[in-house]
Amino acid sequence: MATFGSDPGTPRPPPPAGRRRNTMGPWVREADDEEEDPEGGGRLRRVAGKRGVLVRQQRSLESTLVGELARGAIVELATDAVEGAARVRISAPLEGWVTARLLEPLSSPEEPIIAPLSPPTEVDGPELDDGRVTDTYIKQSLEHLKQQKLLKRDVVVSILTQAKDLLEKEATVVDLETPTDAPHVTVCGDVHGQFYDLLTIFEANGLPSQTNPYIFNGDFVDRGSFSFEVAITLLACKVQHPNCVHLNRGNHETRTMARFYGFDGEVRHKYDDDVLEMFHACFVRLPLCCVLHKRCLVVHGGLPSEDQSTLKDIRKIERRCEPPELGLFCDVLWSDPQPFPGRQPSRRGVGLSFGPDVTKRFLERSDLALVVRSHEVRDRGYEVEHGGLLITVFSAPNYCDAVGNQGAFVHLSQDLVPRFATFNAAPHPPIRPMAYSTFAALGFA
Ligand SMILES: [Mn+2]
Repeated sequence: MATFGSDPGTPRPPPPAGRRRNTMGPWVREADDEEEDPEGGGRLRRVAGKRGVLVRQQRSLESTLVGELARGAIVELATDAVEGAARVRISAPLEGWVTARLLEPLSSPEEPIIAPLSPPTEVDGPELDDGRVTDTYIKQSLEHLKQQKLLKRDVVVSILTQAKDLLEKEATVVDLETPTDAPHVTVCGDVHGQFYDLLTIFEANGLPSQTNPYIFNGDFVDRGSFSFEVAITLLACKVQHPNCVHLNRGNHETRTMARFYGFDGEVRHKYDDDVLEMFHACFVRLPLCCVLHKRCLVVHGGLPSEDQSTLKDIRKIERRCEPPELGLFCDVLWSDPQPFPGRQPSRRGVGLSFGPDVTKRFLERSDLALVVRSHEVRDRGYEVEHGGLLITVFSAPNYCDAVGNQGAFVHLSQDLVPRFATFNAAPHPPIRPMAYSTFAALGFA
């Protein structure tokens, strides 16, 4: 597989003794501290906290990696005994670590993985009103997308162009008050391409409007195979109600993650590279956080890796780029809370995990009262953590069609007392998660 830089010229060693399907233990080795990627991919580095790589095999030598990987891994993966073995080098930054196993193929080749699409010339759909996103357009587009129909390309381009211009003007940290005629702000966590669950949120909680403001707290795309539908809908809502729809960047609204976890492939499948570039132009301009009522920080991942970093420092992040591997920008997109005090390296291999004491000190130093974050699945879709100083909210029920969790969203009003609503997964068309990914997935950390 070209993405992995597999080398067909390398002699294939026979599969090691005992390595047979479904009987695999971990069989990943790491780079020896550092070595040069012979394919020109730069230095491969060791990373702390590694746990392995989940791999599975397809019918050919196009073996497929799934799950959570971290940068610098070198993975040797065998295909079945008939096909021999293939060596695959991972030289791209990915996310976290899991144990390595070789699994049976998910689907037979006869089973369609990706639904056929109408050719673009047949694409019909709702029109904007002289370029404006209206209630009528939003309602028609939701119905249209629900039926697995694509939107007209010029409509998509218009929405993305307008969204980019709006997001360009936003601050890195957006300060918000609940509008006077709105009872609360709704905060949603990760949607991860689960468009049919986004529809559940809108049915239960209403469409965004002046009296029904929303914050979507990152990770709109990837994993779920309706990421285009989610992203274009949220950006259209932003264009319609720029002051009442707020979109924070997640760690998946980045080029590297979207390339590996499905969004890039999906947009290329449904449209083309130019449309994909326009999405990335929007993503790179997304704010990193909102501060609600001057007291509540809404951020995708978590808190800084150093105590001296406060909200003031987050405001100064130059965000219009891909996040680096280390530092404040990376921390806010990637970090996770832990139940015990202190900080330690994240099990993801990126960002950190931080304890209740860290949250308390950060809130005091930043003159804040509450952190609302997303980024991690929770059984009921939400969890109140760190003695009530931090909330996790996650809005992708039955995450990846596999986890069995509920989704949740939370209402926050002036008193900042969280009021949660939970919901179950909606049925969706038979396109499995990560159907468009280079890694055609079946598992995850
Ligand atoms: Mn995330």
